[in-house]
Amino acid sequence: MGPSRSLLRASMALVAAAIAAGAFADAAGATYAGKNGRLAFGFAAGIATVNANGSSFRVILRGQPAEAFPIWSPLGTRLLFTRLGGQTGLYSVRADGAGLRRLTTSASFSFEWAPDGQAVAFVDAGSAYVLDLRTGASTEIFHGASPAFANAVTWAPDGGRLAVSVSDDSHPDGETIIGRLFVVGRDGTGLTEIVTRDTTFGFDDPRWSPNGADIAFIEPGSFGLSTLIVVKPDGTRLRTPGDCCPGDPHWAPRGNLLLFEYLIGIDAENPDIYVVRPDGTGFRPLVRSRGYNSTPAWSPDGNRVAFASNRHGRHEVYVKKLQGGTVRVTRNRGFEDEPDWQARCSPKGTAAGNTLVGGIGPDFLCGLEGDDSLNGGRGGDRVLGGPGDDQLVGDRGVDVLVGGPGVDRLAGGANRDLLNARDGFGGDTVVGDSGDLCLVDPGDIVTGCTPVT
Ligand SMILES: [Ca+2]
Ligand SMILES: [Ca+2]
Ligand SMILES: [Ca+2]
Ligand SMILES: [Ca+2]
Repeated sequence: MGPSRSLLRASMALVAAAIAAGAFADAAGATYAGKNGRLAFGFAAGIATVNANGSSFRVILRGQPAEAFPIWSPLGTRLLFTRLGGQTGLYSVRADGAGLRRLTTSASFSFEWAPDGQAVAFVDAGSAYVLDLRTGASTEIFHGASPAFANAVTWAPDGGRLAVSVSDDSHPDGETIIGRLFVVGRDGTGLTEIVTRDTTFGFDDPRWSPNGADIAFIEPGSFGLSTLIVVKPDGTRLRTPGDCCPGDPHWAPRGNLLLFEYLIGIDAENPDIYVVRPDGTGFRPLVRSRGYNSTPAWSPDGNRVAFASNRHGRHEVYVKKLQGGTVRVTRNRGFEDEPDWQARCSPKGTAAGNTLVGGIGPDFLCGLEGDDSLNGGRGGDRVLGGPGDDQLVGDRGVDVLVGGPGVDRLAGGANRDLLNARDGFGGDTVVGDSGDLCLVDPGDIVTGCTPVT
């Protein structure tokens, strides 16, 4: 999207700083499947959370200095956000507002948790990085230098690769910006350019689909007209669902729909919220009303959408059922925008040993304490062993398995999976295949994939 619209998304206190930083993109914030938890959102230049029915409103950070773009960790325990106007940088904080942790020392307007929540990708001054939260080490995965600078980054759901959108101003006409989309490994190897097109601002808002098969992004064309594009990670197929002018796309947790802001034509001032299937069919309005309806986010169960609107005078958070009515969640407390929805475990174990089996869709299984047996079943599942000696099975789908403390056994099954046996001790068993990312400690036993320690 063009700068004017993206800047309207930012809390007013952040606008000057955002202009200074040349920000166009915004934080990614994939919504992971699970039970619907709390909403986090920008609140009067700070961050607040609330239940989706409006109860239990809580200010997490008061915006001095200013904070923006909070996104929930995939495990729903922490928020990642950017701070401006003093002690600038990326931070994370626990859901209760405690445990503030500074991750970087400069502002970023594109950042996203790794699918296992144990790393963060971000763009800083035109380069893209992966920060390992366990070691604190940053790896540069795209080096920005004139004429080509990164503006946004997104993780593949398997955690092994990322997509980076890049704006290149080397076009001979001096006005056209060459949009370039790259795929790169999390260690910075295998940088591959998959899309190159002439644009007005360069590509923006790349978002990788939950099954790993597609990447959606926004391509601003001539005269400010923009298009929502869906492309395969190897670049073989381009699709263009929708018409002018979509922005801020988000994949449904099941990957069956894309949600986005939509301005009907270049002269429109107030966006509404639309959905479309990734193949370009089923294009329809979800929220269309007076006022400025923006910054949509999926619920983890995929049945609701949170968004910000000024339809009643000030920017407030609302929730719309995919099939049903709209509920106003906040009431005149301040400028509220950029809601993001927390995923909670479902099914969840107890302190004893449990056997949990997921359904055919994406599940978020948590064993908690005890020696658990967890099987995600079909769909892209997230499976957390927790403390205890656990058996974790991903089955079909792009799965994320995290053993936690104890002597665990992780088996990803078919598709590219993220298998994380890092608990500081050897002795875990990881059964992967060639496309999997296997994160382990020295002394863990690994078959079928290349161990990454
Ligand atoms: Ca499942
Ligand atoms: Ca465990
Ligand atoms: Ca799998
Ligand atoms: Ca281990």
